[in-house]
Amino acid sequence: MKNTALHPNDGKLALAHIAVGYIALFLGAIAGLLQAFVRSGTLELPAGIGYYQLLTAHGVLLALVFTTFFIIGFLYASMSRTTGDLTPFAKKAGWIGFWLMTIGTAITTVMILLNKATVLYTFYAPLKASPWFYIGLTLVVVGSWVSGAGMFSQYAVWKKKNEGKPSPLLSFMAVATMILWIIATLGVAVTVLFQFIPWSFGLVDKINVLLSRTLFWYFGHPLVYFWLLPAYMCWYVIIPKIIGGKIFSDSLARLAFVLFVLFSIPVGFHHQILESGITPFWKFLQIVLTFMVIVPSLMTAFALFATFEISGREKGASGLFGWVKKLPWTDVRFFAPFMGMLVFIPGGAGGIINASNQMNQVVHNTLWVTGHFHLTVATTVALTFFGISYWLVPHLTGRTLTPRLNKLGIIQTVFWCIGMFLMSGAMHTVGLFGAPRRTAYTTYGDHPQALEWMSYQTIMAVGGAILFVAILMILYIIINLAVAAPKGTEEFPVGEVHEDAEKTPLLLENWKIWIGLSVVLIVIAYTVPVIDIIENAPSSPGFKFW
Ligand code: HAS
Repeated sequence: MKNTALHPNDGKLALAHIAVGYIALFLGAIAGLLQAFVRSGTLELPAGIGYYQLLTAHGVLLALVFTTFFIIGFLYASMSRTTGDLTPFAKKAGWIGFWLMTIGTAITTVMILLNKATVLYTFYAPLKASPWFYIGLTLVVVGSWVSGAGMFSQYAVWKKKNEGKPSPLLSFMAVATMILWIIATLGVAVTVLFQFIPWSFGLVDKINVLLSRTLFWYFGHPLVYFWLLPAYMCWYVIIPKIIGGKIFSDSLARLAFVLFVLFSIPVGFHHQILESGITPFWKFLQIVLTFMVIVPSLMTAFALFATFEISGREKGASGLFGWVKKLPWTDVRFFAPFMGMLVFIPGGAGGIINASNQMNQVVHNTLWVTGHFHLTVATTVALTFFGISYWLVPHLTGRTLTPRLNKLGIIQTVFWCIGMFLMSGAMHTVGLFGAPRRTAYTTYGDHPQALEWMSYQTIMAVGGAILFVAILMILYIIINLAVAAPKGTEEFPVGEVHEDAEKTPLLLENWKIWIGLSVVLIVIAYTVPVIDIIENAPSSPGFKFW
């Protein structure tokens, strides 16, 4: 494993991805700020801009574009750091993937700005966008596949040179994340290529709505783990080094990632619990599998506590919680991801509530769900990605994280947590009072129930405004780290496994078994209901309500 900076060409590839990711973050955040004010009734949009148009831009740019670009940049950097300089093939694939994704993003964004694709990030049929919106999204997915091929080849070259050895943990995790992503995106590729594109071009009149939604959620749930796993890479491998400790167990970390490959895909029906046309048995089966996919997160929580506690005790901590004091609270590289972990405790608990059949009847399609994903993806994942950026960006640009920027990062994290506490807390609460999600400002003719929601929606707007300030702060820090911070060497921290950990069984790296089992589970969970949907679900013409 290299200890020096990445090869400059590898660094450029990672940096290009991260730069596009942060531009998307900025644009998506502007949409977010405006929509929070519209929804609270404090702002009317000028120039014919629609609330749902903003909501689409916000969801696509943040949930799909920021995440995917940042993740692929980070995974490429991790591969180069732990398996050596990228091979010419891996680099070429990385750049082709990058340009396909960038062109796709540009097409999609233009369509949203032209108000030709106001279909939200889930693009549910029968809402019908311009075909170019779907073509843009296809390019993003195809681009990510090409990048994935580059990473797989890099990994294969390393394995060939190091036969019989387990691959570096960070690269193993990058490969597992891309395997999960590719299996998952097959679902969205099928619905976009065979349903949405022909339908939006007018080649067919109608679309099987239930089939399109089922294929979307086949992709939509593993999508959330595609966001989460790079954060877990940081928690398992990077954080131990930053806190001056060791990785608790290499095998446990690998097993957790394998379990995500197995269980994160055949569970999409938990987003469709209230959807008619799927029989209860198949929903029940997928809910059982959903509870299986909670296990690797519980394992992760266990491993993190163990890492923190062992490291604290090795530094002389005593008592039940003495180790907490030994954590480096003033180091933003630790503090930001740690706050992400902390928030994932209520965030994950909310997910378990969502997945419980009876509870889902209460929360489905309410602002509770919006609150859930602002804790999970928009705090746990986003804060961890910021935490990674604080050292990765200067590592790639040959600069250093100064004490001033570190302090600003801590303040940024605190702002983020306060903003999100207000916004997501209000969303969860008002969701329990029945306030629907995906809805513009309305008092429903001054209905008393709807009037009760208004004060919460104002709190959401206050939280949103604080979050926007935090976005400006992170952008200021990132730009500084990229172009203005003092020249120097910033470490790419990679932890070592604790000497007391068990030896890693090579079985964990037998992808044939894990991919094979994953396919078997998918076939069991989806074949019968999908045949039923193809045969019996009615088709619908398209609608454009905006
Ligand atoms: Fe979710 C809806 C169920 C996790 C994102 N989810 C969504 C949507 C998004 C999303 C975006 O079953 C909305 C989609 C839409 O637009 O309609 N979710 C779950 C479950 C989990 C879960 C069971 N979700 C996530 C993650 C996301 C995410 C992660 C993004 C990154 N979700 C649902 C369901 C719905 C749903 C239903 C549909 C609702 C509906 O009706 O529409 C689980 O994976 C959660 C397991 C997590 C844990 C927490 C482990 C805690 C850890 C931290 C440890 C902390 C430490 C620090 C060590 C069990 C690892 C402490 C240290 C100290 C010193 C104290």
